[in-house]
Amino acid sequence: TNGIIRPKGYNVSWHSNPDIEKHHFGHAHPMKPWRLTLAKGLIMSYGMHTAMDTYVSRQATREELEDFHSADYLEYLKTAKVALPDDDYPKDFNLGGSDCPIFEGLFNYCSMYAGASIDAARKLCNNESDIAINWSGGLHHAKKAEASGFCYVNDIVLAILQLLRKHPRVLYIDIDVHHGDGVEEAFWSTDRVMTLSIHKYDGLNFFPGTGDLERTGPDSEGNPGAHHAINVPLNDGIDDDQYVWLFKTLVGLCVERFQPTAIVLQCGADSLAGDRLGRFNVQVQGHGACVAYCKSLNIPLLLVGGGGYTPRNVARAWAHETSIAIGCDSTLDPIIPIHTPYRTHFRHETIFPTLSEILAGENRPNKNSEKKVREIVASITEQLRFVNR
Ligand code: TV7
Ligand code: CA
Ligand code: ZN
Repeated sequence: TNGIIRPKGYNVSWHSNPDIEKHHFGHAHPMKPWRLTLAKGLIMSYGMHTAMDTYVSRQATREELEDFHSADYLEYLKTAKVALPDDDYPKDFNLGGSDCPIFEGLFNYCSMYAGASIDAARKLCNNESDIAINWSGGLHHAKKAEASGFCYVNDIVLAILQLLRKHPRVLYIDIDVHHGDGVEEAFWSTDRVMTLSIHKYDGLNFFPGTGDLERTGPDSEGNPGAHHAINVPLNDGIDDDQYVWLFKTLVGLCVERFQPTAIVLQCGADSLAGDRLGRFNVQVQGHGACVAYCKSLNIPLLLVGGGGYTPRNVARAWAHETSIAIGCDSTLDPIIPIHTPYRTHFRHETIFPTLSEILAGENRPNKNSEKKVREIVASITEQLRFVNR
């Protein structure tokens, strides 16, 4: 279909499981696992699955989850009961509030998306894949013993721990509109992982409230993790031109200085224009250009999902990015195939709707000046001078 041809010379692995997609966070909750069903429908209607090694992901074992998470947190996560709305159920480990509700099958959901990221990382470690994809992962806020911001188990940390068994240095890049605080914190004190998160930051309300430019790593002298955390705080409305320029400039500098042997890219789609929770004006093209740039570095690459709260745009972005991974993006017909399941969900029948179609007249001015963007690059350039590999 659509002339999709398996790439010669390199392998892409795709890790997914329909079991993950059927979980519900609750009626009004913005996180909708069925967006993965929508994305998968689009990917498969283009025939992209024929060009990848596809794997049905499995649950991570308790032992694998304990590589990062505490045993008592995991035990609670497994046994926590769904509470009635008016129950004053204990909110231990930040579980059971409105952001991180306890829902039916919660532990199954968490161990499944974690299992997929761990398997994907192992494919990269044993050189069976050059690019490994888990769109159900990317849950960057989860802590060792705490749920946070729709995230319960930190599959990214678990995947990076796998990569570190083989790889001396891992670069983690996070284009979700929120700060990748959980991953940053987990590797705060090591010089083997560099974290780079681009996000909306207002020093006040926007979740999780951390990620200013000065947050660069532990400040105590002689701590190996110093300078290895990179934060790019942005204002509302950043557009493709600025975003992609910033991304390429900063990732280019990090790669040059840190020389990672593996890259993990969290592709949170809430940085897209028109996202229900996001504030940026990034388009599917710009979001995809970040993936294309990482691919062009020819370093083993793990792609994970993350946020994304306007499901049709999440599906567009991750289908487009799957095509970039395979290398068929330039020949892909942007008109969504007629036999795509749930095709009626896509109000504009192209992978690349225009900004005015996405925003439907709702104006979001770009509050990021050229000067501010250049100051960010100058500051991070200076920071990287302290990174010795
Ligand atoms: C990776 N924003 C996760 C991003 C996590 C963001 C938040 C909501 C939200 C939750 C709901 C809901 C919502 C319309 C939006 C301080 C609060 C304010 C809950 C209402 N509608 C990722 C987490 C963030 C839950 N949390 O990076 C049920 O928005 O700002 C907050 C915290 C307290 C809790 N309230 C929001 O993208 C996957 N939550 C509707 C129903
Ligand atoms: Ca981010
Ligand atoms: Zn997010």
